[in-house]
Amino acid sequence: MPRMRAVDAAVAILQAEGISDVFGLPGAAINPFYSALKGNGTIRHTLARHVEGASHMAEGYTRAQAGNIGVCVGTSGPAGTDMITGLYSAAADSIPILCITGQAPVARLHKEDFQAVDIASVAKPLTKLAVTVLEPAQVPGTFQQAFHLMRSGRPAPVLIDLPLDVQLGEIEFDPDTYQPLPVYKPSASRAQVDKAVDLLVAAQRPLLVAGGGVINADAADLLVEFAEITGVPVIPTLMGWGTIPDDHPLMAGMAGLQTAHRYGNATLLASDFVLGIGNRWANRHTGGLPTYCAGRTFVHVDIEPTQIGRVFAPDYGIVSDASAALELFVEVARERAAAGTLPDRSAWAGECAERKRTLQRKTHFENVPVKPQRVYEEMNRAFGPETRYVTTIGLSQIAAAQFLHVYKPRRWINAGQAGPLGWTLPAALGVCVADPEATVVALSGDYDFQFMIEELAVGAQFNLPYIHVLVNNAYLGLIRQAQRTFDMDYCVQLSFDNVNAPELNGYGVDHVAVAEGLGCKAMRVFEPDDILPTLEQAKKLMAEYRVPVVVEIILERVTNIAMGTEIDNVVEFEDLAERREDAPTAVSLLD
Ligand SMILES: Cc1ncc(C[n+]2csc(CCOP(=O)(O)OP(=O)(O)O)c2C)c(N)n1
Ligand SMILES: [Mg+2]
Repeated sequence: MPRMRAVDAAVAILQAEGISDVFGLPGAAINPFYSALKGNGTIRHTLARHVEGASHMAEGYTRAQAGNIGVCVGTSGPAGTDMITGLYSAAADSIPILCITGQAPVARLHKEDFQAVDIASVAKPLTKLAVTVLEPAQVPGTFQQAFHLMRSGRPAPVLIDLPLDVQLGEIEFDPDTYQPLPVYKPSASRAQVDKAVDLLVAAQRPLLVAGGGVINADAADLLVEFAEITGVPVIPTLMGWGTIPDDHPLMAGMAGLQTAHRYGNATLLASDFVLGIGNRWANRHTGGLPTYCAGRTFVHVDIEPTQIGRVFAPDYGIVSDASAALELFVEVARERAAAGTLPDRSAWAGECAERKRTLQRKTHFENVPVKPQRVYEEMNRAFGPETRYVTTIGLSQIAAAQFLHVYKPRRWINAGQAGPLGWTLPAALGVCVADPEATVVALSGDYDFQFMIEELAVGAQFNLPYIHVLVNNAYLGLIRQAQRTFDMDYCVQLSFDNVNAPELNGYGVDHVAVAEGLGCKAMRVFEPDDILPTLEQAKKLMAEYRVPVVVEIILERVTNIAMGTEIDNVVEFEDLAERREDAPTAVSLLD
């Protein structure tokens, strides 16, 4: 039996489980693991500038491709605590990442040793397993179990904390005969799906709500097939955006309080039945439950048994992986279509399509400074259906969801539930590592961009080219808008007179100078007609220099974006598009 250090076994298992990349930064307590990485030689390491950045890179990496698991590595103490936000955002959106931390030697764990923190306890509520391994011989089993857990049921992160002496301990381990544990995914039964289809058939105005679980299960094609056979329109959630292309006739729009379309909410309110698959009835999707639920029958399919009934009691619940369920839904629908027992939904689908045609928001503004709506119109022109958008939170993210177009799964990569500022930049780098051929376009407000701006150096060092659209209103815009309720504009201004950059006219930070200082290319735009040519120029610079390219667009300081507290009272601040010229890139044209 080969004898080796526990860390060498750990790295051999990473390799056997298909890991080709890790994100992190070394420290004394994790150096043995780094020596094993070096010895193994098959795993690339991307050196983050902040450990939180490494955790978001890992999440972006997981989200880019079905089957990927991002791995982030840090030393003991503050490295682990820095990655807690990454564990939270991954857990909140059901994304598996593996976080590996160094730790003080076992015998000193209770002695308040230098940088010894009980990271396993800190991480517990955010992970499926968070453990400080106390015996070197338990290291292989712990890593094996970690992959089993991350891939089974509802995906979630795992943290493995390795004391220095445990890493160095010698064990017997045979990498050649190692095999991953079987993955557990519950499947719907035929009887359950028949019953759900009975309820759908009995409805007059049914909808499908497709959540991130459909993307996690790589089941978007099955979803679209089921929608097409039954003729039932689809409302994707924010996490499910891309499961059905935006320009598909049965794509009925997103519903919700912020990241929603006017036609999506109107269609949801007009429906009498909702079949939710792989979704969790997020409160920013439902708004108030009495409004959301009134007069509607609900069927809920989810992989996690305890999700059924968590937010409200559905009329019928099925515990299943989205792919397993949708295979049966398609089978049942095909049989019923052949038997002629599926109702004709064309009138209802036509009404939904008419709302999509007539309830488009206006995007074509000529104002200087630029209005944000215009930015997304130009992005729609510049970027094609393969583009992978990455963003986090803010007015920028909300408006992006209202105005951008997404056509495929994993093309909208967004920290939906946790929304940690700063996530965008490192997550985009993780996507670049996972899919070097992709066109990756990150979108940040100025504050989100400033949160983890140092990670730009990682993109420059490791040649991870992507375009970062930075919409600068010199405001914590979303919070400014939220403060209207309190009639204040307090502690939300990012504007100041930059003594080094008077041409910014009080917009504060010179993002172009910072980005260039970190080794990236950067351009600034003041005029709406310059946005498209600058994005085109950014593509060229990206190809030429193989580094991140920042396109900063100076926005008007105050723009309120449509949002509300109920899906039937979303407040609109701009006009509806009345002519095609008002929203030239809208998917469903007015004429
Ligand atoms: C770590 C963290 N702190 C605070 C918030 C609350 N928050 C949400 S959006 C936002 C302002 C974002 O400003 P910016 O990135 O410039 O985007 P804008 O809304 O102006 O488009 C804040 C402070 C958060 N999401 N994450
Ligand atoms: Mg801002």
